Amino acid sequence: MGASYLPSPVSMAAAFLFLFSALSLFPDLVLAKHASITRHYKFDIKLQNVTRLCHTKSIVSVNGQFPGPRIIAREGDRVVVKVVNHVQNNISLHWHGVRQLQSGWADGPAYVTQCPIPTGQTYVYNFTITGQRGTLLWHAHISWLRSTLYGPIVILPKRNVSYPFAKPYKEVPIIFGEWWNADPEAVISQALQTGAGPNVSDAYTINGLPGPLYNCSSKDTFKLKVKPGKTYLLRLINAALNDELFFSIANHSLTVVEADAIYVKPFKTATLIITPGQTTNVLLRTKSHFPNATFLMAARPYVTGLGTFDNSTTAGILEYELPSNSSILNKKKIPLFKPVLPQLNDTSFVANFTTKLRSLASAQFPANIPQTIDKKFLFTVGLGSNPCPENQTCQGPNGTKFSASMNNVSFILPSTALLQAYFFGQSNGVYTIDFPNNPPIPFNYTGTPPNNTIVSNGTKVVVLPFNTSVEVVLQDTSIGGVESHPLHLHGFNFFAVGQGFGNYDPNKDPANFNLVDPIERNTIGVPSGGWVAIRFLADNPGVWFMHCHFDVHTSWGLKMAWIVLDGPLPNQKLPPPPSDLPKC
Ligand SMILES: *[C@@H]1O[C@H](CO)[C@@H](O)[C@H](O)[C@H]1NC(C)=O
Ligand SMILES: *[C@@H]1O[C@H](CO)[C@@H](O)[C@H](O)[C@H]1NC(C)=O
Ligand SMILES: *[C@@H]1O[C@H](CO)[C@@H](O)[C@H](O)[C@H]1NC(C)=O
Ligand SMILES: *[C@@H]1O[C@H](CO)[C@@H](O)[C@H](O)[C@H]1NC(C)=O
Ligand SMILES: *[C@@H]1O[C@H](CO)[C@@H](O)[C@H](O)[C@H]1NC(C)=O
Ligand SMILES: *[C@@H]1O[C@H](CO)[C@@H](O)[C@H](O)[C@H]1NC(C)=O
Ligand SMILES: *[C@@H]1O[C@H](CO)[C@@H](O)[C@H](O)[C@H]1NC(C)=O
Ligand SMILES: *[C@@H]1O[C@H](CO)[C@@H](O)[C@H](O)[C@H]1NC(C)=O
Ligand SMILES: *[C@@H]1O[C@H](CO)[C@@H](O)[C@H](O)[C@H]1NC(C)=O
Ligand SMILES: *[C@@H]1O[C@H](CO)[C@@H](O)[C@H](O)[C@H]1NC(C)=O
Ligand SMILES: *[C@@H]1O[C@H](CO)[C@@H](O)[C@H](O)[C@H]1NC(C)=O
Ligand SMILES: *[C@@H]1O[C@H](CO)[C@@H](O)[C@H](O)[C@H]1NC(C)=O
Ligand SMILES: [Cu+2]
Repeated sequence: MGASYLPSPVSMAAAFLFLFSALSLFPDLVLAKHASITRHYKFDIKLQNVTRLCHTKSIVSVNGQFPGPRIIAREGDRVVVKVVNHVQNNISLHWHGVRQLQSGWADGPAYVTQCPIPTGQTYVYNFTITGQRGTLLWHAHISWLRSTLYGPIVILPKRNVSYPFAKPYKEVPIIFGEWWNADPEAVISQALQTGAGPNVSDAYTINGLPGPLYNCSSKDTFKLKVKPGKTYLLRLINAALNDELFFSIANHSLTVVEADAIYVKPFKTATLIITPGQTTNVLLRTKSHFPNATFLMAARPYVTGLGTFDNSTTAGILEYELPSNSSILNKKKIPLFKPVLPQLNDTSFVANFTTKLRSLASAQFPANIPQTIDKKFLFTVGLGSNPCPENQTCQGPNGTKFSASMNNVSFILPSTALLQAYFFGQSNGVYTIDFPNNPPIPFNYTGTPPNNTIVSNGTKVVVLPFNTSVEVVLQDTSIGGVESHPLHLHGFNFFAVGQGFGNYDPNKDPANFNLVDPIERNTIGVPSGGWVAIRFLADNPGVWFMHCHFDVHTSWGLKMAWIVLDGPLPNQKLPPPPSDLPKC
């Protein structure tokens, strides 16, 4: 991938009608600041042969690219992506973190907001980007297909609006992924059969490349070529399937300026933690003079669970341009420095880093934290088990099958989409509205686990009236070992107002909540053996998925959905589905 980019030329389209009607009211304002445009993309889903680690395989790709193409837009723009499915798999794509205000039909999770796009068919995702700027990602949202179907979403500020930091010299997306030599669809399908944990990946990748620390991989290394004395904006994205990652660049510090397309109070760090589904923009200030060295940038996992995991390290190279009068003839002689990453299990680093993340909460970019709460929930998140079917042997814990749940409900995807069933009043036999507000049987969530770890199951949702202000405490459990789970909420950003280790205490913990500048985001790592309290305003009508962003845990049922009802005003209602919405 190149180290710089400009917004690709796209056609000016839909904004015309809006401009025409609004012009008479605010002519200058509209032309100067709100000249939003429509950006058209065509995504052809097709097979592509790709070689990594000396292993060639056919992957499902967008337009033959791996990772997939970047989407670039300005805040306020409309994005229209025409997706054509040329492969045998059912496909759906998700625009991770995009608020999808009143465009829930374009959100993407299969069997939640849409039936998947079948072979040979087309679906047009059509949405605007409102009130967000920074970096997000898009990825497939069906089974494990996002292992190869993913790419960056770059949201530039509106024209004439600058960053709340000095304009960087160049901007570079850095997207982490996970590579299997085997077919990831076969990996998860086999695991769900046997009940065992799935085979772990063979490598992590940076912009699709595993880098020099793997066998047969040094030619597949991402290189970031830089000039001395400049500031680069790195748009970090974790698109790995099952692993939170530490990231660091040798001998350089990074200034964190944005997370999940929300500006944060800048802070310096040598190392970051980033969970799957999270994005983080950082400024990299290069050394003022040619340093006569190259530097590894490396990522490896933060691991908390008990299972097996891919503990390998992916790396790219930060390479300074040689000065023009350089006497260095043999580049290979220049020393290579390596970063020191935290221990794989360094939970205290993660807790320390997390407390530094604060919303910018400025006059221009305020943090609208719900101060009073209409509905409070406590959801346990964790593993569990399913009994082994008769006459089968299972390879999960104690001869059972692995499962996972929220409030002891392992969520089962329906065979039609929840949003359609809701919109057309056909919930019967599709879902029930009895998802528990609290754990059905309280226990010491982070103490000795209960003897019976068998979970219940169902397609249960919570219904929220429009504009409900919601607080959810996500509580990790010790069933199958305490573990950090990256929980992702569709359709909203939330504020992480508090977190801690052990069991949440509703009497003591709220006193320490940060209601001034908590981090606002769409994905958060629930602390291993702890809890996090999040708040959001349910101002977006539709059906919104909430799930662990470890695909293995989502596959095991660590997911649920919210239904947010229409409000009374016309602009508070979910519009009818587009005519090309796929059918089940
Ligand atoms: C991938 O490689 C196989 C075996 O060489 C070949 O048959 C197939 O046409 C290739 N597919 C694509 C999409 O290039
Ligand atoms: C996208 O949605 C807007 C608003 O509903 C509509 O005006 C426009 O025609 C749609 N564009 C496409 C290509 O479907
Ligand atoms: C750069 O480092 C190499 C290896 O240490 C050394 O041989 C070379 O003289 C150095 N060049 C400069 C310009 O410092
Ligand atoms: C990774 O796991 C392998 C196999 O379990 C082990 O041999 C190796 O020491 C581990 N590496 C690290 C860095 O923990
Ligand atoms: C983390 O791993 C190291 C090395 O394996 C081990 O010594 C240490 O006890 C572990 N720490 C925690 C908190 O589990
Ligand atoms: C937290 O991070 C800061 C700066 O990165 C460091 O100085 C401090 O020692 C860390 N604290 C803990 C408890 O790790
Ligand atoms: C399990 O095996 C027994 C003995 O072979 C057989 O009678 C029974 O029908 C089997 N049960 C199922 C559910 O296949
Ligand atoms: C829960 O278990 C932990 C670890 O065993 C223990 O320290 C704690 O006191 C227990 N809490 C309660 C409320 O029993
Ligand atoms: C679990 O089982 C053991 C042994 O049967 C028993 O002593 C213990 O009380 C049980 N624990 C719980 C929480 O039910
Ligand atoms: C759901 O729970 C029932 C009752 O325990 C069980 O028979 C069934 O296999 C479960 N279904 C799934 C998909 O786990
Ligand atoms: C498996 O059994 C052991 C011993 O009975 C128990 O400690 C452990 O919690 C069980 N694991 C699960 C996931 O049920
Ligand atoms: C594709 O989706 C349709 C509609 O949900 C479903 O009936 C079919 O079984 C799916 N096909 C595959 C290969 O998963
Ligand atoms: Cu999880």
